[in-house]
Amino acid sequence: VAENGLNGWLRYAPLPDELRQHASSLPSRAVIVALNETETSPVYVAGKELQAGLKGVLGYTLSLSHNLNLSASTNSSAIILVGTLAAYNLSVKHNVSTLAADGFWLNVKGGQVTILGQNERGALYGAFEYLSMIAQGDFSDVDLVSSPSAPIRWVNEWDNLDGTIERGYAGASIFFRNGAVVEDLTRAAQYARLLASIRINGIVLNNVNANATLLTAENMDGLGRIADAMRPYGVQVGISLNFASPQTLGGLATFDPLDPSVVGWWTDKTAQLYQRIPDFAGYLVKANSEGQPGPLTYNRTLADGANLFARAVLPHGGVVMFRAFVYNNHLDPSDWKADRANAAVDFFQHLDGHFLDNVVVQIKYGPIDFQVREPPSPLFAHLPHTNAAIELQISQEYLGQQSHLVYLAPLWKSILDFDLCVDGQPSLVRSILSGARFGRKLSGYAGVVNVGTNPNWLGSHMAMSNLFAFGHLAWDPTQNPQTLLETWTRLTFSLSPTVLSTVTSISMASWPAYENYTGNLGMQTLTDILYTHFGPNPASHDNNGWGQWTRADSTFIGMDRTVSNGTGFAGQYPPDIAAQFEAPATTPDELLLWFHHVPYTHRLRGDGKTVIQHLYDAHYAGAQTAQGFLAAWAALRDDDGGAAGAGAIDAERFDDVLFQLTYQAGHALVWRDAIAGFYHNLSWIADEHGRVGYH
Ligand code: GCW
Repeated sequence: VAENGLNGWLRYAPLPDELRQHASSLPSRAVIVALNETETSPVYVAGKELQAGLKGVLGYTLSLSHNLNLSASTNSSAIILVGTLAAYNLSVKHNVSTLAADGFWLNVKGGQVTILGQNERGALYGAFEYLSMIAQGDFSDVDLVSSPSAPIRWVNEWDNLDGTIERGYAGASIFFRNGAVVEDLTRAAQYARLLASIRINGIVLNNVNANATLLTAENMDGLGRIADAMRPYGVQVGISLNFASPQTLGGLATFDPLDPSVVGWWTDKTAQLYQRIPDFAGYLVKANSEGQPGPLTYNRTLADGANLFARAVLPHGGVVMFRAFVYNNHLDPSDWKADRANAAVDFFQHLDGHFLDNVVVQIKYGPIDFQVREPPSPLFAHLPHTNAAIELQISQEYLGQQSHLVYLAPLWKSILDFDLCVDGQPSLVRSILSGARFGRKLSGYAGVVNVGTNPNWLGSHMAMSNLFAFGHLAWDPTQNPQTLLETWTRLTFSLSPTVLSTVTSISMASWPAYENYTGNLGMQTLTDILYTHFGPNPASHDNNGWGQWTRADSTFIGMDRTVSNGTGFAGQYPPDIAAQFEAPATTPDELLLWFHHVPYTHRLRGDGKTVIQHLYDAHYAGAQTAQGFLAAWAALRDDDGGAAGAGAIDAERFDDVLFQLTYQAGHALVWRDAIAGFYHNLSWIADEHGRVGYH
């Protein structure tokens, strides 16, 4: 049964009988033809996957051939063909010629299924798309041409070489142990399979707080073994670098990015890596951030630092993801104008145009750090001559660490669909990330995932919807979060309508609920930020150098980020947006305290309540909603899934989720009481409904 967790949404569960009937258009004697006979090629893997999927879903045992002519001679009436456009030698028909790299064409006409990729990876994506259809009982004819929104669709793992994972909540690393790459890479290959099915094409294996010893000869060979395990799924590997490696590992006197010995050291290391891994994806760099070394140490610019690596990988076709998460973590809290939120634009704006073409600046979605609600990072508006990627976090660092159900796609959409109005022109964040808005070729998405050895990858079955949604949104950010969730639910749990409506309704309610019982109105999540990043600790936000301040006192709450009287952060947005955030009257309520320092008695635009009463009510409402998750899930116990047979969800996963939702229901009450009580004790303003404080 653990297989159910391991396979995630790729279970290929048998279809209920009444849906199987629709499969009649697909003869049980169909032949699969995969136009590549090299076992490690994605097209070959696609053939195998189609074979396994059709076996699981329909019980068919189909033969797999690698030669179109050969299969025609078997006289089969139906062929499921998968390959690249080039291998099929398609005389350009249709609009298939418009496919971008990694794109695919899926054509289903009766028993004939044709899946052609622009490249091998695209063919595999097309096969997974077809399998997703039939696993949901959809046997309709389709003619689908699909290309990615952006070329960079990567995941980042924060795995340390000792096997621990920074902000990982699902056990030890599947890649590293005791300073080296593990021997058994079965899980790495299984992970690559999941990633390919959501069209992720790259993975950075190790923590951005990187250890230089990853670059020893032995470890580079270990990286090669990981790359070999993931390559059949079209997933290219990359690594995070420690900027000081030439000194700490190489024994040089310096790590100055402009020093010829340093340049030579990186050039050599990079060549060695590419010798072992010819399709190595590239580097991710966290420099001059939270104590990490970087170019600023030598008075060089961040662009000098990024370009050092860009030159090293350029001849090999690699890219450099350079993180914009650079800020001073020793800010002076008594300085009213100090603001960590200003840092990304302050550090990077003037560098626009100074990065080489194979550098991508990787920007966290908000200006602080993966909070439950943030406005989009204004840096997205300031790099018209630089490649940009957004960094999202699937690993729920501040969002309940996978022991709370929080479906994140709606949060991400609030950022991706935000119009930054650069130069007064429509400038959705997602059209900046696709490269369209500023005419950039290289751009995209990075998701911090942090899977571990836990058999369900993330430590929570429900959390896997976030990984699923991330991959699909990176491919096509116009997709609807609820539709993605419904697909995921059918594939992961069951086709039962009751399961579908339950999982959908609790997941869609989960982000608003979490926001309500943690930090609402844009005051950040209010988790403990000094140690665990888990559980309520509003006091930990203020009076320290981290700059995640709320500025709450007995009368006022919120950061004044206005230009007129505050930190000026609002002014980092293009004028239309800046004007909107400058005044409380035009700032959306959910971001009020992000931008404004107001009395607790300030009235909200939306419901006309005071800030403090809204805070009390939201905390009670959010915790109440979380009680409902548990009740709704528990009610599924008796659902037999219609024709799916008794018990729509296996007992193991059902009980796991039940346990987790029970925890969440309890912890939501802890959150409610801690936060409502904290602000009551600060403000001494009574709750109109008499629920909070002493009676
Ligand atoms: O929020 C902080 C996290 C760190 C993380 C850092 C970053 C990997 O608490 O654990 O370090 O962000 O993103 O670099």
